[in-house]
Amino acid sequence: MPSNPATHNQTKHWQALDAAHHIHPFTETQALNKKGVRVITKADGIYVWDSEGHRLIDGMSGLWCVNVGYGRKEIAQAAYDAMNELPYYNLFFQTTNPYATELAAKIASVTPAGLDRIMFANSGSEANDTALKLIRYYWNLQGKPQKKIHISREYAYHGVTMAAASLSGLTPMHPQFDLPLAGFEKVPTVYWYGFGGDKDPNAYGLEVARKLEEKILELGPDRVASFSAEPVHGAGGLMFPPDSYWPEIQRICKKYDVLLHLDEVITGFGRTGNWFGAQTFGIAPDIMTMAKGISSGYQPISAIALGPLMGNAIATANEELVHGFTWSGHPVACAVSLKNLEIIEREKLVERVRDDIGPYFQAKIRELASHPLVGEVRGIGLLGAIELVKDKKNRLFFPPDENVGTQCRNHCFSNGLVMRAIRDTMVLAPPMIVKRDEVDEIVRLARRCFDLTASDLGISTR
Ligand code: PXG
Repeated sequence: MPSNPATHNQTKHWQALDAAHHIHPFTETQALNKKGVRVITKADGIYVWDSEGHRLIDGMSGLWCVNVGYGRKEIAQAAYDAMNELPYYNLFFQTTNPYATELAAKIASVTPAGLDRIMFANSGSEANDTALKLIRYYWNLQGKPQKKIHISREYAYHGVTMAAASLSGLTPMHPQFDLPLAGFEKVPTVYWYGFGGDKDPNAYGLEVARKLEEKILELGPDRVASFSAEPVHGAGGLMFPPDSYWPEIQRICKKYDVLLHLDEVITGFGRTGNWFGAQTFGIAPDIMTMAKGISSGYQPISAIALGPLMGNAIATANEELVHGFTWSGHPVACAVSLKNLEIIEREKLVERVRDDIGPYFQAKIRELASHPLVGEVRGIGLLGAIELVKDKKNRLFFPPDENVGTQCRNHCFSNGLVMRAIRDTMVLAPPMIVKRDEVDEIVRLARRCFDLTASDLGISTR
């Protein structure tokens, strides 16, 4: 029973409204309505509270986005100030606003060399949709209009608009909407623990990268516009490439004149211990998309950064670029993002992830490898994945319909820890301000929930 009946009544009220009027993303509506939705009412630091007064550690930074943590008063102040000064004006018809221009320059200063021209959108999906349009436009400008096929990877998550969902390689995202659209092709992804078998990881990395070459040759290089990928898979299961993978991918893209589009929506703004995954993995993309960490989730905003090839072609085309959103470069979202990036720099949060809390977090989550349910622990910076398996010695996975990951995730929620289950991989991406004792607590709670899950399954933890 909740300690306070008044808050419980309020929860019931919200649950009833929600059930009557709200359709949730990626949710089975009937099942949720029967159970009653959880209402999150406040947040501070790395914690969130629900309407019943339960405190949870947010091990996922919302949806991988609240990099500077919750409750930053100076970001709220920046939003308030911008809203008073200039609540809205657009970037169309030869106008701009100071916040958007400053933010474009700021982003250009932290992206890898050459990615100097920025366009704004409002979500990761819109950024990726925009990226694909700009790629198509680039090839049209080059007089190669037949180069139109977009290749991406199985298990990729690039968002939900028609094009971004088509680019995504998570197949359950497609049938409800008759996707993917024509012109979207997939190659296998790099997931050594799941698919690499006994192979040496680097040999496996090369082998998988070369599937891209095979696909380009099969389709014809003169028809392939781009290859899109996240530096590391996020929502697809947090899979990390062996060292051999990205150099080979880049060699192939260069050889066949295929533009490399890097989706940094999760990996951007410090998560891997550098500003971008591109720097961590030595990737030089032609175009990069980013969202979440730009504003640490305090406002919806995303961006597309163009390298010299695309940037120069588009910036010197003698015609109007027929694309843009009402909210592109919204002054409040840009003011918030500028403050967020100022905090990341002032508090040296990227360096902290690289040199201090990142290595500490990685060492602590690896302690979980000794648990009988844990097959592999992998991660970098403040990204961590712990894969639950049926038989760790023989690398045997649970049947998907046992929903072991979901079971474990439910234990996590009940025990005060928000952890994401992707199939049976338990994922962590805590805010970049997380302290050492908070990491200890996250790992202690995770172990307890693995024990509870093992107990449900009748597996001994002694
Ligand atoms: N690219 C990547 C790599 C993402 O992770 C998007 C694009 C789309 O961004 P928008 O802003 O349109 O949602 C994402 C989003 C999850 C989860 O459960 C992950 C995302 C979104 C929702 C849920 O892991 N990533």
